[in-house]
Amino acid sequence: MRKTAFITGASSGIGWATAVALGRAGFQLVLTGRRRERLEALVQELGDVPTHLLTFDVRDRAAVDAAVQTLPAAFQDIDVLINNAGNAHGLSPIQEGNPQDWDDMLDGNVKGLLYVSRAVLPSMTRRKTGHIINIGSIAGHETYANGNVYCASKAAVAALTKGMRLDLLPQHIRVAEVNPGAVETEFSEVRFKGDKERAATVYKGFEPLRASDVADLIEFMVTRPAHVNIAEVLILPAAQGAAATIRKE
Ligand code: NDP
Ligand code: 8X3
Repeated sequence: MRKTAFITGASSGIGWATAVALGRAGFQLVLTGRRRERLEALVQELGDVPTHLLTFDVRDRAAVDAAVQTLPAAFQDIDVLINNAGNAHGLSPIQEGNPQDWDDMLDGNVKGLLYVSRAVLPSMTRRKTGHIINIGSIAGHETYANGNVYCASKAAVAALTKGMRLDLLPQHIRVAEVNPGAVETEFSEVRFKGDKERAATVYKGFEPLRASDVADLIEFMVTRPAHVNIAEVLILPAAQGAAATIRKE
């Protein structure tokens, strides 16, 4: 029988690539995001992998709970949760920061992860099994100039991952964190509010990670035997030495 993986932010980037990797590895998939048409395009790419789509904003607790309640019986026993949905909004010194951007990052990257976990966890605690991968960032482990609130949101993901691991230990639920460096996705386009040119400069002059590089790692982590938890991984492009140190040609 296929295991079920629930992936947030599957409509783009790392989440999309993780859906492809886990579908290939034999999982059936619950795919979530706000852009339904993108999730439908992903279903086309996945071919005959069994999928169920849920469209919600992770910042909306009632919408998260309601969506998870609608899962059909065949998708209710969730084995793997990939808490991936999130973004950076803006890159400004704190005194010029846009409070709406702060809300979007803290509500999405931190509270959204909590809401989804809280809604999905009963299916794991009931069965005393499960595996949660939180997508953090190198930015949660070092703060770079102007990254302030985004870095804080990912530092919260790091702390929550450790807390969840401890709390869920008696429940036989593995909890882990994947911390990527620079991955070329829609991330910078979102950060710079649709400015594609500015976004492209982030990845110029070096070879960034591809979303599929992170997905391959996640696939490896969730296919280890039940006694193994790869608890925390930092994955960088070879040209990156630290959050703000990249060797550019
Ligand atoms: P993308 O912008 O390509 O993808 C972000 C995904 O998150 C989309 O599917 C988007 O779906 C979803 N999402 C964002 N906000 C919400 C929301 N409020 N409600 C529901 N879904 C939401 O970026 P990445 O793939 O790069 O980002 C994925 C994760 O990886 C994020 O947590 C990011 O912080 C992290 N990360 C990224 C790095 C990078 O360099 N790219 C490095 C380190 C970590 P939709 O818009 O359809 O709702
Ligand atoms: C995304 C990587 O360094 O742009 O989390 O913050 S970074």
